[in-house]
Amino acid sequence: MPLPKAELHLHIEGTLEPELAFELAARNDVQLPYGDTDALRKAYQFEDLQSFLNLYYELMAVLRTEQDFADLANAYLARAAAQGVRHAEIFFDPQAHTKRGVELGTVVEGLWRALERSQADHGISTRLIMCFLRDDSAESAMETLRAAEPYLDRITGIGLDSAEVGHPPVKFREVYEAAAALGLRRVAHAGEEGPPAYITEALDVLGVERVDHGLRCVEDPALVERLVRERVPLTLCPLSNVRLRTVDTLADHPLPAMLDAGLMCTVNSDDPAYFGGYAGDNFDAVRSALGLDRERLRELARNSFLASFLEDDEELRAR
Ligand code: ES4
Ligand code: ZN
Repeated sequence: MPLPKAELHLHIEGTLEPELAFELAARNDVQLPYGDTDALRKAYQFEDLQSFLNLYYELMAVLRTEQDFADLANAYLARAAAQGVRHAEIFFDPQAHTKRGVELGTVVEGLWRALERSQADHGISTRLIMCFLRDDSAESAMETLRAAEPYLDRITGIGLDSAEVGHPPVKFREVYEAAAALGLRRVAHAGEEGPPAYITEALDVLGVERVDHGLRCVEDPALVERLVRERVPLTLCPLSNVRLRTVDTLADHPLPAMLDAGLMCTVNSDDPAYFGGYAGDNFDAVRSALGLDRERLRELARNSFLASFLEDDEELRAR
């Protein structure tokens, strides 16, 4: 039995496996510039975050209808359940869809079709987190937030993702203030490729409750001390870091040192269809590459529930 865990850093668009991509392409009459699933899989060689994002956005062309988004989410939930995931806080990128003519309502209603049945069908409780593309404008993010108002009963929080360097958190100050006023929870990617100062800014300017990745905090001892003191959860994604060359090899990943420093780390899958594994695969990989013992793995699993947006009673039921 895999360890029960919560997944807190998961882009639903990043769960699009090649087989489903081709199935949806055929269903929607979309041409993909790859002959077959093997040819597509061969394109999964990334130099950095941007080289991955290029493919990630390109493949989204196959997602067009509510049923496509429901199928995508159901496929993820089934895989996650098999790996011990009991709760999933799922990111989605509305602007990546609205900019190609797919309405926000199509995305949210489609995902919801799967999510509202998730507890019964897969034994997984869920939350939805709407992410803004940080390489798009703050105005576009604000328009997206306004467009999401009819769906806020289904959306727990907001996040910030896509190309990090050159797009500091402060760019989205007003959007995060408006989201807070609407009662939305706040997270943001920071310190994946961007500098430690972006982590500080995400905390101080955006008021985030968790930092997605946050890996580069290790370069700033004063920041590490603060994150420990304030018990700020970090949603680390070890296999993602290897595939996007944020770390050289998994054996070089700072996770053990981060846990030893007292940081509240969690292990997550990010874009599992692209990076070689789901949540359980990430746990297995850090266990074997970094020699984490049973107690450390239990700590990571416990942290995942503590850092989740579940209420206390729901949290106890999930773990
Ligand atoms: C992402 Cl790994 C990563 N980083 C930033 N933005 C993203 N969107 C999807 N995956
Ligand atoms: Zn991510």
